[in-house]
Amino acid sequence: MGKTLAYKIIEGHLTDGEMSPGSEITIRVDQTLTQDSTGTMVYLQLEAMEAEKVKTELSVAYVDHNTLQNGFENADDHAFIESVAKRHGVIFSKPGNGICHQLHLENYGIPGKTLLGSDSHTPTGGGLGMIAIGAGGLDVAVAMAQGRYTFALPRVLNVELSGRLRPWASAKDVILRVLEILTVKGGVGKIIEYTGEGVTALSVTDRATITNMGAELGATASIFPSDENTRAYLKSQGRENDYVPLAADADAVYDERIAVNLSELAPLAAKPHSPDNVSGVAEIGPIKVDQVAIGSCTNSSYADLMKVAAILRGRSVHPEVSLVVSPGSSRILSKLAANGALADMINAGARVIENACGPCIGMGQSPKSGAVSLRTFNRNFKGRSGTADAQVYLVSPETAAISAVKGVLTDGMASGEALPEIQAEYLPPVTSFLVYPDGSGKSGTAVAMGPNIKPFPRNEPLPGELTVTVALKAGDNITTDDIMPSDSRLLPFRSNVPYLADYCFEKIDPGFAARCKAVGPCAVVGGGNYGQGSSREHAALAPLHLGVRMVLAKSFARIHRSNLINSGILPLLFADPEDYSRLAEGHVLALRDAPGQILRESLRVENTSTGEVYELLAGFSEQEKAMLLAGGKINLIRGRG
Ligand code: MIC
Ligand code: SF4
Repeated sequence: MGKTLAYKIIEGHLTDGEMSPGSEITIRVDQTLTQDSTGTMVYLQLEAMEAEKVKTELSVAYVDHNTLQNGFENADDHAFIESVAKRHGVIFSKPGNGICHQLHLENYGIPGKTLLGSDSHTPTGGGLGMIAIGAGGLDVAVAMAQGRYTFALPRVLNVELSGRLRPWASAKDVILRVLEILTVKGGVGKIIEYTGEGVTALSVTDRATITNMGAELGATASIFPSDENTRAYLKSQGRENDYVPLAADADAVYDERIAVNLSELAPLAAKPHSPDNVSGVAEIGPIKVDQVAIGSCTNSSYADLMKVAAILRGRSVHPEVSLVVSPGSSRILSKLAANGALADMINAGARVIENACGPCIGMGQSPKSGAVSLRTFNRNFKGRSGTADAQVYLVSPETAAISAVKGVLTDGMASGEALPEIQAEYLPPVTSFLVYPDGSGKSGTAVAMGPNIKPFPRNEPLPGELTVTVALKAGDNITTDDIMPSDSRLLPFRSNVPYLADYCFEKIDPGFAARCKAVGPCAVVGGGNYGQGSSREHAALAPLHLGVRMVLAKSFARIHRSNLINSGILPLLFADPEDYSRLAEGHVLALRDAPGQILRESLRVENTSTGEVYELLAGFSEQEKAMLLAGGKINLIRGRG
């Protein structure tokens, strides 16, 4: 029986467990990446584990999220990360170098390797034929300390691509089409593997746009084969030697299959406020646009920005539109500066800002009240732009650029304008932003701890009886942005959980934090796909600090579920989804013999306010049970509890 590419790579890295979907496996982790907004916690945890030099082949600490330095906090975090990186043999990428996923593709990604990153868009590396997985910070810290990662083996969904994209249709439209078909829940528990003759017409950066937004499907990873296009990309980055050809067997067996014909795609947009709320740009029509933002780890490659420059050349951005461009990396920006494309953008009236996440994570460039903002990013959750009533549409760079000129949402394909083809070119590396560890090891460096860096919260071992008050009842598709909002106001406090915790669920229920503090141990009730989106473990750590000990939901997003367990918070599934409607805020729930019950497949929770008893599914792996009993992963590792 033929094998999928995903399973070939995983099997080659397997250290424990069996290649049977859903079962717990452990793999060797070749590479890790962290970024600063999750990274401070990762390195605090690495320190707490008393780890020495990292056990991976390569680990990189990027700084790309919290680059606005309005006060000392972010700069202190950068210094902290740099010092710990040096101590543990981790490469440090200075702020200004670019966005972690773009930089990792350019500098370090290697086909066939495994990569674990403390950012949900780590699967971008699948564009290079890697098994690249996003995880909570603690899992990445453990991967650095031990060189391993344990997770449930996903099933593999095949997307078979045929045809060839027409001008004005782009990789973004491919993944928007897949999101339209599968929805934001459609990838949970799966790896998305792309095959078919359509693959050969997509460059590595096109593929990376697609694997990047696999995160929005809820998928564990997405992967493309490694072929001549991969070789061409690595060559363009001066790394042809890293090329390895890789593909699924011709008779590979997949668990599910969908097909997309690239030749039929026209420009698409994800409408407010979800990446799967997809329609044709032509169908949405020429709505007036106030802001256009081009960049993010999804669409900030050299080819993307060259297309944008070509569309803008000799024209002006519409007087009522603010166009902002954030290139993906120093290497890209340097090349655009050298070949004149940067001047084309500036002359057209683009605001070119730092190579960083920037507006994608609400770090500046919030649109005006009620604005329509077209963004080439990957998430359009309500309020993420920093403006609560903004209407954010996710589009391709081509659609963004032509719309910025016209002042209205524009389908370039329908406009009939010609669009130049962009050829792959050599991009000279920019190495000045990279700091390599000198090998002096742990004793060599002191850790730089700014005053805003506080210890992360620790849980207690699971008590004999767990009694909790329902502090919040939330709906479906709650994002980690809903649980722990992030913007330029709050991001500087990612190393200060006690401070952040006061803003937990702020957008949904501003009274949440105060209520938790008043009632003591508490619970959150959620609907389906609870915790989708970012990998930020702050969405578990802040609730932990506030006393949340249990989350009851209809289903959980993968990374958030792991983050809850790592923090010793019980994620429980309703056996009967109707029980969701029987629960209300203020109800007091009792889980008797908690340590005994979590060892079972299902457990019974009594609602002492109504007298009802609910069956909840536990389904924890052996390692998860041990973590929950100990009150979290760190307690387990340190042998407490
Ligand atoms: C995001 O896109 O939401 C982030 C910011 O990159 C997060 C990480 C974080 O919250 O720090 C992610 O996607 O994991
Ligand atoms: Fe940065 Fe946005 Fe990518 Fe997250 S999604 S890593 S905030 S660019």
